[in-house]
Amino acid sequence: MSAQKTYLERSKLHSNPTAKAFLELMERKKSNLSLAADLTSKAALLELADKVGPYICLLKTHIDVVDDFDQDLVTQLTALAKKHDFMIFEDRKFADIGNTVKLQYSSGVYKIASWSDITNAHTVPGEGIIQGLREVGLPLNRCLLLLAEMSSAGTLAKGDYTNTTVELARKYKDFVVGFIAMRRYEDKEGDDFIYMTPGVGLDQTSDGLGQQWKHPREVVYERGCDVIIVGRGIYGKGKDPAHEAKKYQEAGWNAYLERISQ
Ligand code: 5BU
Repeated sequence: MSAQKTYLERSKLHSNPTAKAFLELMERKKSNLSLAADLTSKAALLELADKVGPYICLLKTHIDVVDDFDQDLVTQLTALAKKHDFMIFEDRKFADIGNTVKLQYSSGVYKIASWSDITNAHTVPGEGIIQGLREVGLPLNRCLLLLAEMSSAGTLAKGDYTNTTVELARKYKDFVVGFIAMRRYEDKEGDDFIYMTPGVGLDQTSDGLGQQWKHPREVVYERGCDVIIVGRGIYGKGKDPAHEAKKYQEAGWNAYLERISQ
């Protein structure tokens, strides 16, 4: 079972260079924490990324919510990724036909493929969305996560939809390296997917808008997921982001150590 292997052992099972490097990074930095940095100002986003950088393996962005986005933001984020040794994941949730997502991924204001190591997509349109993104991303050594499930109440991503999404991932393993998921799925021969889970919090359980927060130990140890994605639990009102990030890093890493020692 891949859940019992270390991140480092699993890095050797991947052909995608970014997935490989990401798993190595997690082990080196002793972090399975991703910061969901949903801030709307460039300066605030950069300040937060710099403060929390030492504790995370992955910075998750929603680049289209930044009011004063410019190319320099990307340059500076990339520099911070280098300084603190983390990767970048634009949570774009592509959802269109192959030809359109190719354009959305490569072009426009954000040119996501040029700077984001990892991005993600819904499987609603069918296989073509993966083929389109792969044409752009693979030559740049990028990788993709599929949204197999979501953290929000009443999500329609479940049952057959989730199962078919997993089958699609198996078909495009060179580019699809994992899932946004709420639990680890049963492995088939040769599987090693990276499971990233949003909706993680140490104290609150809900935000009144459908988000459902689970404890890091439940996510990593009980549900077998690999990366905890935390936003407001770290930068929420009145919080000290570096202090909170350290707590989440420890909670996530201890749950991982507990899991692999089983
Ligand atoms: P929060 O502040 O920890 O609730 O932020 C969660 C982040 O994860 C936020 O950026 C969401 O867009 C993102 N997210 C999510 O919450 N649930 C999902 O199923 C997916 C992404 Br996919």
